[in-house]
Amino acid sequence: MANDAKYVVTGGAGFIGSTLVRRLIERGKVAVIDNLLTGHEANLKEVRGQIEFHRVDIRDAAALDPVIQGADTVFHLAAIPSVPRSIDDPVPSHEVNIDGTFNVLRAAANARVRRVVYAASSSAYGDTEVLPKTETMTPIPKSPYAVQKLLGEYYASVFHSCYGLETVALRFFNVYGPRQDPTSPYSGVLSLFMKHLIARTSPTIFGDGEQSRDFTYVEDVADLCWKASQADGVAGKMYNAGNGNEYTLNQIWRLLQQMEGVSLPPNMALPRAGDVRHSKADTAAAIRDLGHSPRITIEEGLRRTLEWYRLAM
Ligand code: UD2
Repeated sequence: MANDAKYVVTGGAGFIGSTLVRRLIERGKVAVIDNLLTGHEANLKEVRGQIEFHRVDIRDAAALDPVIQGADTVFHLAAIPSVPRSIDDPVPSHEVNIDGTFNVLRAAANARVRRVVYAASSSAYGDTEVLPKTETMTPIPKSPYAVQKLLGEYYASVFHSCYGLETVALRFFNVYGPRQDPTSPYSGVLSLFMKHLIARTSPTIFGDGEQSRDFTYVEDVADLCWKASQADGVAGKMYNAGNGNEYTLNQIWRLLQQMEGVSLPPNMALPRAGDVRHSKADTAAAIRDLGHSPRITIEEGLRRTLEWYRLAM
């Protein structure tokens, strides 16, 4: 039921943020902060009249204060994503992902916001010897992006211990679903696969395609963000936001071809620098402490996503 609480979503015009915004408008007032660098106002099209939209860059600390003032919860999703982008062009991602995160946390602490939920990344784990990846493992970041996202976690935890701001960090594991932008070479692999499948063209697979990911449907992630904002006894902590599954790129591309009844052999290319080999989340802590309950199977998630791209493209 809607109440008077104000929720701020940084990166709210992005793929994951815009899904979360749709959940939050049922619960209270929603203000979106986005600089529209990788997000799009079109992602908020049918909910635009129900939210406040602020075209603000999180590098601009002073501009954050008036928006964050009076917020109950800040969902901090604004970031420059992508491992290869952070390698090719490290300065903007460093500034947004580290300095920007600091600015958001500081504004939230100053405004006495009740809680900040921070979008961290599974890339922080790097190549662990053991799967699934558990929150207690030592992080071994392999790229600037992984370092940046990990640093945000540390800052979130320190803002809790030093300033009393409640924070919860969620390590997102390869999120996919409707509204993921497939137009950049840095786009998430499943959005690129969808684009190629619909165009009946071959995607590029970097490496041998046997690298695996815990692909997690965006609605399940949005659900967990909400749960993380409400759970008791979790302030200052970090949790995996994954599905607990593991699929190779070859498996997913085979599945998609079967779904469409086509045969499109991928173009194989050299592995990407900074790429993690295998990824699979241990979901036990998030289930125990946050009530995490991912519901969408990979088949169902791919079907829904494909349906969306078919209509959108
Ligand atoms: C990382 C994080 C993820 C999230 C994301 C944000 C890991 C394991 N995951 O995702 O949690 O934070 O960053 O950007 O670190 N690939 C192809 N062909 C393409 C594009 C990608 O083969 O056209 C491969 C790529 O080399 C990688 C896999 O697909 O092995 C996934 O790449 P991605 O860019 O979708 O996401 P990833 O795993 O870097």
